[in-house]
Amino acid sequence: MAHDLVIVANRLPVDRVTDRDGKTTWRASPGGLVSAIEPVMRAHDGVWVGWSGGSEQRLKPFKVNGLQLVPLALSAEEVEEHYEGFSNGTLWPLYHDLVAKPEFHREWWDSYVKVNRRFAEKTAELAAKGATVWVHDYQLQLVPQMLRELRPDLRIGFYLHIPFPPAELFQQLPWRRQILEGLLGADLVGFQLPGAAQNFIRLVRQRVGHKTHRDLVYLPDGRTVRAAAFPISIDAAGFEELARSEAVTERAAAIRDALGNPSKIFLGIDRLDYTKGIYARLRAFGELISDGDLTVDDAVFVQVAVPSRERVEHYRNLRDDIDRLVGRLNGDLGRIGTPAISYLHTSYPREEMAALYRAADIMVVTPYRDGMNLVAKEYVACRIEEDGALVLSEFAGAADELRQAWLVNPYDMNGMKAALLEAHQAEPKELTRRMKAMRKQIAQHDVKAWADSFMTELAEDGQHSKSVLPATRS
Ligand code: GDG
Repeated sequence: MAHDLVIVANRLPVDRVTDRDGKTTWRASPGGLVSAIEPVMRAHDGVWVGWSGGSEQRLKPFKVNGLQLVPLALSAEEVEEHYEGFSNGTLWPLYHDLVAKPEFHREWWDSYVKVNRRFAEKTAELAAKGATVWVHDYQLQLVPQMLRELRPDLRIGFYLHIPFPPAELFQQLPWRRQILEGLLGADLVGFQLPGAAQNFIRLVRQRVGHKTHRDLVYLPDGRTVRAAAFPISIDAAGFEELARSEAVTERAAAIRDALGNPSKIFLGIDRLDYTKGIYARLRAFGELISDGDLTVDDAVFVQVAVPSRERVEHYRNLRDDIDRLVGRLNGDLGRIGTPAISYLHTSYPREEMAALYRAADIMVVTPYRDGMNLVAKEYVACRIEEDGALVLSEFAGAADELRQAWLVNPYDMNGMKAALLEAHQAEPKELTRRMKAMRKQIAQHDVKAWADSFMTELAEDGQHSKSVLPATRS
């Protein structure tokens, strides 16, 4: 069946689970992308193409919670080279300010091209004539161009969820030109922040040699490509409703109880990723206690680290480092029944996340670089009493909107300690003033507004190029 909307993303928004009788079913999985796209899919009755997470070759399209999903298979070698290799060992660190050293391997690149082609071919099969296709994220940057070659009738949008680096870093990539040309297959290329769109336009001008003006690229065949910022957001009303529910309210109180009712609870929730700055924030907190600025009765730090990319070496090392640090801090600073840090290496259902957000007095989000960071926005949405403090890295995209947070530079240990302490000691009036302003921002700019603005611009661009220019390559 042909579809008018095709969402293309590396992963399907589900995980495969095998029950006790050996029967396999699919379960909706957590993650930034899923939280954002699901409402769009439902509204447009779209189909989602993505990797199933396994290597099984013959999976049929299926439905989960009413979402139509088309699984693509990756071989074990492709998982290693396309996903763990080029996507997460090359692009992820390169696009996050070289927080870790990217590795460049030609066989990883070959696999990246091959997998991108498979996604493009499957999408070309599924899309109806003139359909809209929305391609997501760094794993699939070649799909727009490959798809346009197969199906010039489609409207193609691309959205990058992670930062797009400045030219000085991007140009290290041996395949920089191919990536830029891949993205230029789209009609609209969306980024989290205006600076990322500007980085892209500048690189296209310098490296590919196309004419550009403001947010437009003029291609030799007469087509124009727009690059613009669409800061992603959350289902703010949905989170608020969840936070208000009786079950979540009770659970939040039970969490405080279980922690021994300390006067203040600090909270971090992140995928266990080296970009998120988990190690540095725990160190800062530990130092506040060892310096005597805080005591374990004043404060406990709850850190949820969601398992992620566990087969990639950097991630395994990070886990070991954090395990050691938490062990050392609790050994040095804790008392029987009163650890300094309550560390959980696991993932939770949405209700538990909301309860944690409600239970926490100070949310600590300190990435070295982050496209947006939805956790910061979710915390704000759940603070229905208009209290609670957000300590937020200025290098998270969310810092552009959440100006009333305690903004910190995560590389500055003393600055981070000072901000944690200030947030801990802030007067209720000050907390409310800041939280009110942030809640207003999130309520007015939710995920629906984000998706609508991207889709509207994608459709309008079409009218624009059609009215101004004759159709090309039909
Ligand atoms: C990438 C970019 C950008 C996490 N643990 C659980 C869980 N989550 C949900 C959170 C939140 C999402 O996952 C995480 O999103 P973030 O934005 O914080 O970070 P990334 O995963 O790195 O996302 C990021 C995002 O894409 C969207 O464009 O903001 O910059 O790096 O929604 O709630 N959800 C549940 N259980 C968990 O244990 N249910």
